[in-house]
Amino acid sequence: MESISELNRRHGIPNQVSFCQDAHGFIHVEVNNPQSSARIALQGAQLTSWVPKGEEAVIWLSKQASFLKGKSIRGGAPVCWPWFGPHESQGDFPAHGFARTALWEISGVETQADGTTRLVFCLPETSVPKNQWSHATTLESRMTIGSHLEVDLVTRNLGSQPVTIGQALHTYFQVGDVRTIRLLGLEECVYLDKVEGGVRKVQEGAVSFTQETDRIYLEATEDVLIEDPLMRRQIRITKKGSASTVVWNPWIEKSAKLGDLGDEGYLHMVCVENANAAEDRITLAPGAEHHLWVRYSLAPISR
Ligand code: TA6
Repeated sequence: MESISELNRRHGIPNQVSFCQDAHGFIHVEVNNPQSSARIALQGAQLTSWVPKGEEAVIWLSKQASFLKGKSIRGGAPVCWPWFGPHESQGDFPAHGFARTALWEISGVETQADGTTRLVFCLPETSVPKNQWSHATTLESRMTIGSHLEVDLVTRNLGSQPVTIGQALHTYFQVGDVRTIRLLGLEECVYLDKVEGGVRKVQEGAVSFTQETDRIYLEATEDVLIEDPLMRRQIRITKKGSASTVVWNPWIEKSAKLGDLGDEGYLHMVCVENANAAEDRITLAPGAEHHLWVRYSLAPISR
């Protein structure tokens, strides 16, 4: 792994992009441009903070998040790949795949003409556990950081056989109080209710939160709006290349069991994840590539 000084020499941009190492040995990329600031851990290429100028943080990170090498970080925008949820046959393989706890590399940093900062991360072959994944695939995360945030997760199949993947950008959004927000854009979608064993249901009206909520919405291609009256804002989630949207809040008991959301942490977060999960998994032909693309943007709302 390159040293901090080497990373800053090769990829740093004065007063805009720098690399630092925390007390746990984690390397973070810090971005500060005229439109926003952000922080990304090299482990998992995991966005852990995004704060547009003049706004409250949009991405939630648990105050009890543990930064332990090879362990998932609670919050931010974890990359779930090359499967979503538990592995279909190997119970000892990590939930949500190995990409989010693997060490990525940064392969590109640039200031764009519109003042945004573009970062490209890649998952090196040396970080892929061969006993879990023997396919010849590559994975890149291309981020555009500004007053909006874009992430493009690009999977390529370099092998001679088709490869099927599940994936998600498992993003935790900061909200004033999950009990007062509504999600718009999922009306009439069929979803698998994982709290009730995966039973299929149909979404009636907006999504609101009164208990543990863990749903995979299928054929959900419209924008999702997180309407937050307390923070007086709407977070718009636009996506391409993903037909499933996962909505999750652990609520009280699950949150206590997980142990790293902090006291009442669940009240201030909601996961809206753009995914290819369940029946929406993607099969890539030899030589094909797939883009899971999302854009997060903000709009004010009156009370
Ligand atoms: O995306 C929702 C979910 O699959 C939930 O079922 C819950 O397991 C959550 O992800 C968190 O998973 P993690 O492995 O990060 O604790």
